Amino acid sequence: TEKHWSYSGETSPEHWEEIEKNSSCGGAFQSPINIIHKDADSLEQSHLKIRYNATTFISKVENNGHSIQFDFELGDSINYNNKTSYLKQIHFHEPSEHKINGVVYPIEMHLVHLDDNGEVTVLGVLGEEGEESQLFEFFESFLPIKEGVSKEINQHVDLSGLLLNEKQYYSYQGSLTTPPCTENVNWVVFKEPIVLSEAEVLKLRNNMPINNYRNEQPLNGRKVGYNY
Ligand code: SG4
Ligand code: ZN
Repeated sequence: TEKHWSYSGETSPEHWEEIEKNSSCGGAFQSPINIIHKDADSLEQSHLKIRYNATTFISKVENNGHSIQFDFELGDSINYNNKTSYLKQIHFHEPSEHKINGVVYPIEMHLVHLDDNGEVTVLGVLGEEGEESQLFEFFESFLPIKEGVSKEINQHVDLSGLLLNEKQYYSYQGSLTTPPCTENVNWVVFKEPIVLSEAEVLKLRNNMPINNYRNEQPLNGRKVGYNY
């Protein structure tokens, strides 16, 4: 039987290239990366407009065996470098996949957007421990959820305060951080982490596959930009 990729043992990220035969996991432009500020360039031409609403409709939540994921059907939009993309899903990694100046954060939240041509833009939001987060309280109110199970939510959530337009971010061209590791992702990683409590970090950690992060990938000449 075919081995399915995972985050540990014989099917862990170091083996993805070999076990996922038709994937791009061995490609040269992979994610995640360690973002090193002193090696990044200031981008005057980078524009991100976030149009998240106070009443965003979440259709369901699922545990797909790799992460906990929330799905959006009438997704909020962003405009990134003059292209509009729609929020499709939010999922989580613990600890973070991206590092900033070598620093790993307890959580990374990925907001996956698609434009009309199927191009992917993922907003990466790092999470650090501190005060409680109402948003994480909401997300975690649907946990636990068993592997392979999905639950209807059909409720509204307020994402309007999550990311504000003046936020500082890093951007680069990379890939999905899971097989098939497709190299078609515009990555935007926010510099400032959001804050959630230790209990919220623990609850998320205890309800996802342990350590569901991919190791750091080489830049291979790519440039990382920042918008400030
Ligand atoms: C997580 O496993 C999501 O649950 C996947 O979503 C997602 O794959 C995968 O991460 C890779 O996305 O932002 N980390 S990432 O690069 O979005 C896709 C689904 O399986 C294709 C739907
Ligand atoms: Zn992800």
